[in-house]
Amino acid sequence: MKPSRRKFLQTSAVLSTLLPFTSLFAKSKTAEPTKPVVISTWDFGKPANAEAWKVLTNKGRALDAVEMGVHVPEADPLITTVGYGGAPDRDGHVTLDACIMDEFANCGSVAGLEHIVHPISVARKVMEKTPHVMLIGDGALQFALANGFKKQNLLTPASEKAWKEWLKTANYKPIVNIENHDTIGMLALDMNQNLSAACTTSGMAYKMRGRVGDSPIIGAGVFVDNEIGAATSTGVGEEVIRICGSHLVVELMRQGNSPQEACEKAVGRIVKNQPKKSKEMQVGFLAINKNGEHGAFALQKGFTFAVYSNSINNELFEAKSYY
Ligand code: SD4
Repeated sequence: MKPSRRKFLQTSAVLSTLLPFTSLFAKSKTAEPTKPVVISTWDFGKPANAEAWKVLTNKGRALDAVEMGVHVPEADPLITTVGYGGAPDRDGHVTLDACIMDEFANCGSVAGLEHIVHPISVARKVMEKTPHVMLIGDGALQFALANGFKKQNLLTPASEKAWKEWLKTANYKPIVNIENHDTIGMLALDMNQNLSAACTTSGMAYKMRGRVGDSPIIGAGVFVDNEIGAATSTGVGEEVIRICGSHLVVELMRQGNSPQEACEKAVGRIVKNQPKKSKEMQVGFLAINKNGEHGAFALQKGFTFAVYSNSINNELFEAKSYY
């Protein structure tokens, strides 16, 4: 019997939707996946990776690995861009942003959270215990306290001193590559070949009260699609939000770009939006695909990242840059 024209059209439509996945699968079949692997932003990515690696090599979930990994800089008072010891806003409040996403597209986020050392774990609780994705400010704090998190002062004497110094001029000018740490974004692929991502920060130093950056925004600060890959960002969050940065990187990988090409194209998009401003600010992207291949690219030199896998022993690299 001759197949009807309608049936033919239906079959072609199905085939054409399947095609990109089929070709991706064909590609991935040739390469043996690197797993587990964990990759994270900046110099402080190294100690964070080491913690995540323990979870991954114990056959733990990528989700647990990224949460445990970013706890390290969150708790370190000497790191002035994440968690405890983070630089305050211009009114002297330390307000934290964080988000987390797993292989099932579950995600949770907090923004403008005060007094809690581990915002990433509050974000995970938002993901697991609420019908929502994002809680902010007082509501996020109330939720954290109700879930057993302890309230504490996050403004260290050193950060307070630096803020008071800043108040003398009160000139808001984000510093590129501040002491080689900034936001921590972490991506992991576990032994079961599942991906997760986490991102946590105190945001831009001396930001306006209430300012939210890219880091707690799913699709900007992190994005995970377990069929394709995961991405995270660091730097001037406003520019990342404008291009839905991490989502863009993952979608570029879906279109067949390598993680490296995807990061480069996303940075190129920022340059296209802001040809002048982009010369004086930093934005960096990290990406990993389902095979454990990674990529990194930034606007400016100096964006470092750490990689831990079976073949790379938690080494630091400097990303290539547009300028
Ligand atoms: C933000 N991307 O809040 C974050 C933090 C950061 O330099 O990277 N600060 O925009």
